[in-house]
Amino acid sequence: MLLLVSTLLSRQGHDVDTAESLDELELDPDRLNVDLVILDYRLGRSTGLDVIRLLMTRSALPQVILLSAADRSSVLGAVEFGRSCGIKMLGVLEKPLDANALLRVVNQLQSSFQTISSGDIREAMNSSHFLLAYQPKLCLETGRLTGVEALARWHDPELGLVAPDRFITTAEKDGQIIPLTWQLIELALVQQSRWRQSGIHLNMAINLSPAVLETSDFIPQLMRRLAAYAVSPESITLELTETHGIRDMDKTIITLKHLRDQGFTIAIDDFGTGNASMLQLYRLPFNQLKIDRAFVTDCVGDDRAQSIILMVVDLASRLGLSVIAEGIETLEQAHHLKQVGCDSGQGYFFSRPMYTDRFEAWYENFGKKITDMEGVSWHTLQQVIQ
Ligand code: G
Ligand code: G
Ligand code: MN
Repeated sequence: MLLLVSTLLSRQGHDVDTAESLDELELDPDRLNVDLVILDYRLGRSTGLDVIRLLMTRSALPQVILLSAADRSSVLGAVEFGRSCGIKMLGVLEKPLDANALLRVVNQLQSSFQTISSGDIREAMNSSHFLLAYQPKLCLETGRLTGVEALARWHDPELGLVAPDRFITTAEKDGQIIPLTWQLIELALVQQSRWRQSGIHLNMAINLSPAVLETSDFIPQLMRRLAAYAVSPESITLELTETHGIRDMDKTIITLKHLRDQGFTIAIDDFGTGNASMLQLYRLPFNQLKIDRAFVTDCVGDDRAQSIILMVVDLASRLGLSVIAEGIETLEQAHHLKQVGCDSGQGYFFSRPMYTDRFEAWYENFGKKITDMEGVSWHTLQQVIQ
């Protein structure tokens, strides 16, 4: 097995080191300073679990793939154990080994290490490799579907799926965030007008970096595009991300006021984190506040996260803002947030972000039902979702 895997990966150009036993690694643990460990679960006297224990003593944790012919439950136990120690367990490959499956995992991993260059982004824009995924937002009181957030996705033929946290920062630094955002706004408006033609009326939330708002002709350009697709400002939410990055506060205030007067909903994204603070909330004319996922994740059972949510909801209501919570993953969280007065919610509990086709299927099966149901109960809602 050792020979097979190392030959396979060396031929692909990877640097491969091999060890035949735990003892070998214990003698020289620096050999564990690698990106990826491919670990046979059965190792003579020891098991993969012992190697995971050794890994935990290291400051930099490599990612791990387990190879196994052993009984499934102990191998899955090792995966769980590794995860609970914070090790990224990429999964289990069964023996006999499927070489293609191994290469697929390794190549994906490799592309996730590659940094994204400005040239890559430019090329992806020219080749229309950017797409939008749509994540539903629901009214927590009635369970009604109120809108979607459009989230950027990049599908590259070589790199695979590139997540926004890998390209938004680069695009913000090199200025390409501006043409990229226009491309995404265009996609969102096309989609919204198509949906409207088939009777689906949804508010569309678009993410905006501060730099985009600061371009001189942002408002006329936006209004021109809305007119072209016959979309009204009332059906658009602008989520302002990374508000700490605002360079010209006075100009941004004026722009946001104009937009709000036109009828757009203006939301402060990720509220409560270092990126979005009280000062920005105080100075900028928002009408919606989006509570960061970090507080939502802990809101059941953690008194401190609960206190923060209570305070944020109270603050929002005093300032006349609506509140939306992101990252809701469980019924308990949804229920808790509803109870403390949070208006709407978004998260895996309702649905992951979906591309158009899947969204439309979801809408037929679920979104439409709850939209048709006045004052749906949480019990019904859970039954419809699961
Ligand atoms: O799924 P998710 O990984 O989509 O998004 C990660 C982060 O990337 C989110 O915080 C979101 O605000 C940001 N993001 C997603 N799409 C866009 C976009 O079109 N523009 C900007 N500026 N940020 C985006
Ligand atoms: O822009 P904003 O930070 O609102 O983007 C939402 C981000 O959160 C996206 O990356 C989206 O994929 C992600 N997300 C949405 N719902 C959930 C959820 O329930 N749990 C987790 N962990 N992430 C979520
Ligand atoms: Mn957002």
